[in-house]
Amino acid sequence: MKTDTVAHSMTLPWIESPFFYEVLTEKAPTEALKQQAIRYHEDGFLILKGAVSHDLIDRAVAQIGHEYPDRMNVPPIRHQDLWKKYDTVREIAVLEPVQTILAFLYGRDPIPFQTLNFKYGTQQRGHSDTIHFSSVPARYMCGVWVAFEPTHPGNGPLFYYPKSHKLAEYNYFDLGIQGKSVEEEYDRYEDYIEEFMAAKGFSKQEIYLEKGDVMIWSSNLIHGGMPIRVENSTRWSQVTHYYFRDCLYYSPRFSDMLTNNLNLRNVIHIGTGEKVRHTFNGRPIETINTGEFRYAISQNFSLWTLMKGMVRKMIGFKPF
Ligand SMILES: O=C(O)CCC(=O)C(=O)O
Ligand SMILES: [Fe+2]
Repeated sequence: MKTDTVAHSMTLPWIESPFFYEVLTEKAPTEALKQQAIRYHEDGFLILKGAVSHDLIDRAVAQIGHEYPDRMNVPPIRHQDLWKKYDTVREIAVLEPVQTILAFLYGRDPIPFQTLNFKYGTQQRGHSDTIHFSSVPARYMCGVWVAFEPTHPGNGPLFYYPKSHKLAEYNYFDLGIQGKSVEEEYDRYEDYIEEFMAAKGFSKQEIYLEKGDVMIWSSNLIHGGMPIRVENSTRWSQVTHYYFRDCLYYSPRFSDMLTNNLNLRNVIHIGTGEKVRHTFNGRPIETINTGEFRYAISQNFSLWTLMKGMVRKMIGFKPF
């Protein structure tokens, strides 16, 4: 196999590469895996039917149940990183069949780094996860969503726009969003996504899953949660967000894209507890704290930037 080609050196997951079909032929997977890879490449997501045992799910719900209110629309809607507290949540975050397929799709070691658990649907508007979690190189991120019970039109099922993952990744800088608060900025981002999907003719699809089914979506697939149409009907579920090895990990919504001052994320590998280093092509990346929780990654930083960052750190400057 010739590996010194553009197809092999592009800093893009091969599953999202313009050379996808060529690389797929080289990889020669089983027919079932091949079909899953094609679906993921073309539509931006795939489903693993019945990948999580009902016994594990029942134990998870029994462990976390008391963390939630009895009625919908009463906070907290979501709990982040319950894996730190409950072994069942951790177990679901690091499922072996999920890790295996992700390692194949991305050609890199998957890193589960965040869990969110829900009792009721999120009713979240459409968004790309890249606004929260991006990477350099881009697109080395995905969502892994597990149905703890069947989803149906009444309990706020997931929705998505097939093929929207093929669009560019848009951040606030691209969209000209500069609001008075992080909330206002995010509202405007959601407005924009809705307008954009309508203008480009993407069609919104609801998806109904069975207990134990897993949906994996690629970083840039536009998705969200439908309104809950049947009052107080539960939608127990867990999403685990994954990164992949050898990247810089950052949040575009808190970064300054103009100056490339990135809001780098503190990535902890849920499976091992490892604090994952930001690297690129195997080389550790030197980061300089410029204050405002942002980091310059250029090695040609100025002394002024460095001093400003140090002063802001010393006085505990917190813009958000
Ligand atoms: O569960 C949902 O309704 C959506 C969750 C979501 O968008 C996410 O965790 O990335
Ligand atoms: Fe999301």
